[in-house]
Amino acid sequence: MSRTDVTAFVALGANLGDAAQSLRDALTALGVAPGIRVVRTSSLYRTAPLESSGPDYVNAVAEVSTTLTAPALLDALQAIEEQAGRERPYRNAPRTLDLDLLLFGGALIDSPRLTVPHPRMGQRAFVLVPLAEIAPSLVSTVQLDAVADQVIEAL
Ligand code: A4P
Ligand code: MG
Repeated sequence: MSRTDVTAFVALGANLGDAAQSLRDALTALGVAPGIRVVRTSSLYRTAPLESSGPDYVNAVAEVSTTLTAPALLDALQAIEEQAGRERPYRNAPRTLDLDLLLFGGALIDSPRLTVPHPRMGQRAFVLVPLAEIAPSLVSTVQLDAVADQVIEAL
């Protein structure tokens, strides 16, 4: 790892089309993107839509090591969303692929296009459960208990 490598966590979600395949394709795309290395990936999980409509989601979390800045990593994530045919008719619309940046090292970012840590991650089993699978030290039992009523099962 060079001095400029940062460990970041990316949340993946989809609930249109073959959502599981979309996530697998996105993980492949992440792995070949310049400046991004996929270190580990969680299982895929089937989750009930939260503040959203449509079919169940498939969600996962990936740990990446990157030489990119946080805004450049967001650019790369959005380019992969576009490749997957993502449209944005309205907020929380069903989607072919959503890639959110959860954590970027220990950075605190609050800019118009990027908030890190992701502001809603602590309320979401579909983020906390896969994150706890690959980085247990980052998620507490108290946090998991707080979202225990949300339906989530490993695929
Ligand atoms: N943005 C700001 N901070 C970030 C960040 N840390 N990571 C900006 C990614 N993007 C960030 O996102 C809107 C804008 O947020 C981006 O242009 C970026 O500059 P978007 O992906 O276009 O829109 P969205 O997905 O509708 O909004 P958002 O905020 O990503 O939605 P959420 O809050 O992530 O919720 N239920 C289940 N079961 N599984 C899901 O995956 N996802 C959502 C989306 C709702 N319910 C769900 C799931
Ligand atoms: Mg998003």
